[in-house]
Amino acid sequence: MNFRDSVPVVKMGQITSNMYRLGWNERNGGNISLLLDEGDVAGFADTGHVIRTIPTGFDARRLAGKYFLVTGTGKYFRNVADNPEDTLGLVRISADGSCAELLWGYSDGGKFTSEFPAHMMSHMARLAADPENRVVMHCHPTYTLAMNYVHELSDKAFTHTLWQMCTECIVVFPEGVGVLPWMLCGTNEIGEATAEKMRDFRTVIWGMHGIYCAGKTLDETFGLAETVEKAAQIYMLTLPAPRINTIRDDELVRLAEAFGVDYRRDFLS
Ligand code: 2HA
Ligand code: ZN
Repeated sequence: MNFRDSVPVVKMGQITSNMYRLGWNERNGGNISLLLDEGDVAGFADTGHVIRTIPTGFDARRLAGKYFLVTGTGKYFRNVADNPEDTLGLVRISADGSCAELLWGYSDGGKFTSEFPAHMMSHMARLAADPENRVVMHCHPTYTLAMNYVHELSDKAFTHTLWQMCTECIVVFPEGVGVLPWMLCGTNEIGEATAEKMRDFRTVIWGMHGIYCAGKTLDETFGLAETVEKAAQIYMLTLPAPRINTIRDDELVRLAEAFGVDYRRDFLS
């Protein structure tokens, strides 16, 4: 069997198609990295040797020996399902963390996403918080982005508004969302800032750019982005009208207690 028919590659095709159709990943927007076990990779006809090495551009030593399936730079989410070898790459981080060993994919000579530092640094931060974390996902969801232009960009204020927009929010992301100001993307600096937020949050908003989400599975991580986006959509749809009802803080507390989630108490007003 070839790696293109493996479960992780097929799932990446499904999730990227879904995200494209939701309008979250126009053109080459967005990127995903998925941590794999040796067992997910071994035994395929076409993953046995290093095709070439690609410099990481930062110290990824803490991820040495780990395998990642990563979307490629300049590639379009809408093409992943039809052409996974071209749009995805399977890499293993070298022992000294200075390069990624390509084992499959990037078949046109390409390389991983320009946001590779943000992905790998986020994996390091999330693995420290939750050893089962496997996914980092970046997208440009429409309403979340729209909300960035009309709402205060702070962890507390942004989280509180999202929690008020849908009853499920405080249950799905009780830790809240972290918010970064607009920053230049594709740099180690934005990677470090994202990873710093990822110590506390699975969701990080890149001001006027998009969302980073992390989780155990592609489905769960997608579900997190989807819930944030739904709340932002309700916010934007109701923005022009006077707000005469809301979910009050005492009701948010009742929700969190009923569902037994450990929420950011300091994010209530
Ligand atoms: O890969 O979304 O942030 C394209 C982007 C950069
Ligand atoms: Zn982006």
